[in-house]
Amino acid sequence: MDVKQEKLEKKALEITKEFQIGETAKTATVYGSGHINDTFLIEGEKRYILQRMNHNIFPNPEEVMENIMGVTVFLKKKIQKAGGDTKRETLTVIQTKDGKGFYLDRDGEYWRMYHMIEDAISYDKAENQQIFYESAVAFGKFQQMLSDYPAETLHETISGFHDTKARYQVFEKAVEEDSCDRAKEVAAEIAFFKERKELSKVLGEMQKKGELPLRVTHNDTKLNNIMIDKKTGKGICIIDLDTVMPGLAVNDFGDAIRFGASTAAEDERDLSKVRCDLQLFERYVQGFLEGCAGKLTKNEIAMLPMGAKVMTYECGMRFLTDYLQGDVYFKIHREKQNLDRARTQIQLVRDMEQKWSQMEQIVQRYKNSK
Ligand code: ADP
Ligand code: GN1
Ligand code: MG
Repeated sequence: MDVKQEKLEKKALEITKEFQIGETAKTATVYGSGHINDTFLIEGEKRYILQRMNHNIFPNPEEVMENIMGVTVFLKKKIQKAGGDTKRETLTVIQTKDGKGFYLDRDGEYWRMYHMIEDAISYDKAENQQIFYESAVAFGKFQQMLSDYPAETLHETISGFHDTKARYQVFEKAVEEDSCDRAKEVAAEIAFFKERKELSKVLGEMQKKGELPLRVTHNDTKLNNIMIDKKTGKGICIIDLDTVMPGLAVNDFGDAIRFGASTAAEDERDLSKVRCDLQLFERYVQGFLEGCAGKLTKNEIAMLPMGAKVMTYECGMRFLTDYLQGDVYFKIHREKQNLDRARTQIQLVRDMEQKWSQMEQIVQRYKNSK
């Protein structure tokens, strides 16, 4: 095994001693396919998730944990009222031995621990339409459950997270600086984002004009950020709460489409395999509107396709920016992985451009569903 990984797993196991789990954990294994944090499956009598938080990306991990504790405690109360299972339907933060939600180690690394959501799967790909539909219902419901959360108490964990216009400026600067001498090789990809600069402004401007409301949103609605119950097939628990902040409903919808309605993996190299599947798109529209229970405004519903296009454009631009900057943000497991990711997003935007009127028609068909 990789020596670095072995060392990290050993450290992770040591760190579990700092948390109130009421037992001595036996093993720690690198786990999951997230791009941001280091995640470990911890096994003892029970199973847990331990994470080393990425504090380069989240400059203030204490604030991230304050948000997560606030949101999960709030959700637990609602789940309890509704007669649900408070241990499975939202994350449970395990406290450290001195009663905190995170552990700061001697090397300045931040760690947190959750109970494992058992008998549930996080999918990297929508294996069938039903899974995707159920994930949409659950993400819509998540947003609704947080609709009366005191938004002003939430910290902005990453500033301007879905400020696409600001993301465009960072991208432009990365192209100009070209710190790794990679711009020449990706001239076509750079041109793609520049030609569509207008896309970076659409949603921000509508929000400024009051045409799209700010809500408490998840902001990272990838299919693998939801646990699907193995028995019922329902979306049981929304995870990865690091970016729960005020945001736009259409972005939550759009980010989910970007990832889950694609016919290929996010880093697929054969672009002929990459398309936006309209059947999956339709199922997500249906599920999301159902989950939001009639609470989305007319404008929000009309802008769902735009949310999908803008989130795909933004994410592609972020991958390309990271490639230009030397792969400093998203984890990579091979060379050029961020470039491959950028290319799939470009392909998806192109495909959405082709299918634009069909995407709008689908949304129109479901707009009156509750
Ligand atoms: P990242 O921010 O790096 O994406 P996540 O919080 O999404 O990290 O965790 C990575 C993966 O670990 C998830 O996709 C999921 O498979 C798994 N995971 C995280 N938390 C839990 C949990 N409480 N129970 C079960 N699996 C979990
Ligand atoms: C990251 O954490 P993860 O892997 O679920 C990223 C998202 C991107 C996504 C692309 C905090 O999500 O914004 O859309 O990768 N999260 C953060 O796959 O930047
Ligand atoms: Mg994740």
